[in-house]
Amino acid sequence: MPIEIHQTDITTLDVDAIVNAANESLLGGGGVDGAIHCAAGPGLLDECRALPQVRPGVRCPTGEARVTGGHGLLARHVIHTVGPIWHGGDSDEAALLASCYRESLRLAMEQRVASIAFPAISCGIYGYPPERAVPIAVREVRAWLGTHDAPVRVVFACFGEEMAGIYRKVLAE
Ligand code: AR6
Repeated sequence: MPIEIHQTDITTLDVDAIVNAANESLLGGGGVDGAIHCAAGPGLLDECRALPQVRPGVRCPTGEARVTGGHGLLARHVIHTVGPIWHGGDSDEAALLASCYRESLRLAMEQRVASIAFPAISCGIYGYPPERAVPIAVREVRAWLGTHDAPVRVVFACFGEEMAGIYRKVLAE
């Protein structure tokens, strides 16, 4: 089964790529972003800073993704994506969140990764309700796996039992 649920700190995973739930600056932050930069070491921030800005202060617009090396992580690559901030559901949040998963998987394919781990993008500081975000994550990953022959192992890295339970429930549907 190519989709796995792990209740774990994503920075500890031995996969080819981990996805970072970043902000548009790509210069670090709290949550999983802070944990990834902390575990990867300062080389990751240096590499992010060197990425081109698409407009002042923005290296990755919401819904897009960028790739860097993994530096001090076990993962060879970090795929930084910027999820939407939850504003109640009428601000294109679902489409932007779906785009994060698709764009991350597209970059993973370009890097020929055989395994990739996602956090619950937007479900922390950005306030996206997990019961709405997780079905989007699962739908996009399943759709992608269904249309690509590459045998990619996809891990959903969950912080906490409650989040893992939501993924298990959605995957069982
Ligand atoms: N491993 C796995 N999951 C984690 C980890 C970890 N080490 N740490 C947190 N989570 P968040 P967002 C979970 O807030 O909502 C940053 O400041 C967390 O419990 O990290 O997309 C960025 O710079 C939650 O379920 O990301 C942005 O400014 C999920 O990861 C902003 O936060 C996502 O929570 C992005 O907010």
